[in-house]
Amino acid sequence: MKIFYSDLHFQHAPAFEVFDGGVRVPTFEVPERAERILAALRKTGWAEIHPPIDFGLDSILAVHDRDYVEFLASAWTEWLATDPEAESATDKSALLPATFALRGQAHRPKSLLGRAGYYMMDLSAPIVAGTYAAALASANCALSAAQAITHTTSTFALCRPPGHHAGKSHCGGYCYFNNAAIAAHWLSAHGKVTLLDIDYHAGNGTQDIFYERGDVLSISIHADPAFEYPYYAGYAEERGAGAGLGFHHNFPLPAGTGDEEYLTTLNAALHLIREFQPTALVISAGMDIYSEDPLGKIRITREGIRQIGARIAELRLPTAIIMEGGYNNDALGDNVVAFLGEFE
Ligand code: SP5
Ligand code: ZN
Repeated sequence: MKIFYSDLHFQHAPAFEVFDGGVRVPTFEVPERAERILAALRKTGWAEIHPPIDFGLDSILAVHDRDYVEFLASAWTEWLATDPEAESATDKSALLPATFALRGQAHRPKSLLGRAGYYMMDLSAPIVAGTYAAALASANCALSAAQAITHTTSTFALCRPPGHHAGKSHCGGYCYFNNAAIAAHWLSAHGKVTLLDIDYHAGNGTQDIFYERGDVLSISIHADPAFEYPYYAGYAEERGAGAGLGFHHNFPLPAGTGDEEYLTTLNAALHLIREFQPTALVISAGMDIYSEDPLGKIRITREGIRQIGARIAELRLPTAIIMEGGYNNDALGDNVVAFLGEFE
């Protein structure tokens, strides 16, 4: 299997994120995640690791608003240039705002911190020196995987940072560019596409991007946002709008969901995919569904992860598998291999 991976991810390594109650904690989304996955893949004998192709900004601008991309591109340099006294920020190790634009408030401010609060949905996507370079490389891994499945069956993009919480014009939840959505949009030029998101968290960014499109069927299976991040999207009644009405599906699950209930839900999602008859499939593959994940509250075993892979592979569609979350570093590599192995 072709795997797309770039060392540039190491340049994105924020020291912290902010948890509920405003407490800074060491971030869970660390470079070691990709190292562990790569090490496990190298042991398999079937993983061919390739650097990504550079697709340029147009493939990203097809999904994300230009002003948002420009913000990500220049934010770090601007942050270093701000007068610390004027901005009352003494720690410049990462750019994070302390204010957020509510409900699409129309005015887009010129100031850096004003824009940061405008383009960020939370305090878990800090911008550091290498964030933009790493996010670009991550998107290029996804695009390379998309291009590869036009002539092979399944590929894996070892994306870091992940992407599915990034919307048209916002970052959040460790995500900056929506790698899977960028890949799905690229593939949509060749026919109907399905994006199936199995990350533990609802794919709110993907929902935002494809909500009004009928040519990309987007489906997310996740912890119920009634109790879990991202809270504001991922509900079953959200089914798309306009031309996209009926082409978005959310499957919220209760805390404690195990393999059997998960696989029953997956079958419902797979039924929708078969009816839609896409020419290509993109998977947002988050391994935070794993029973021992430090951020997750559902209980999928490694055997469950393997079966999820097996059932998706049974669709026999060209499939670009895009890495999303998964924070149990000791198990992450083996979980990814268990999943991918079913597509080999
Ligand atoms: C890509 C991805 O999986 N992003 C997830 C971002 C989740 N951020 C919110 C984390 C909230 C953690 N709540 C505290 C649980 C500690 N046990
Ligand atoms: Zn997640």
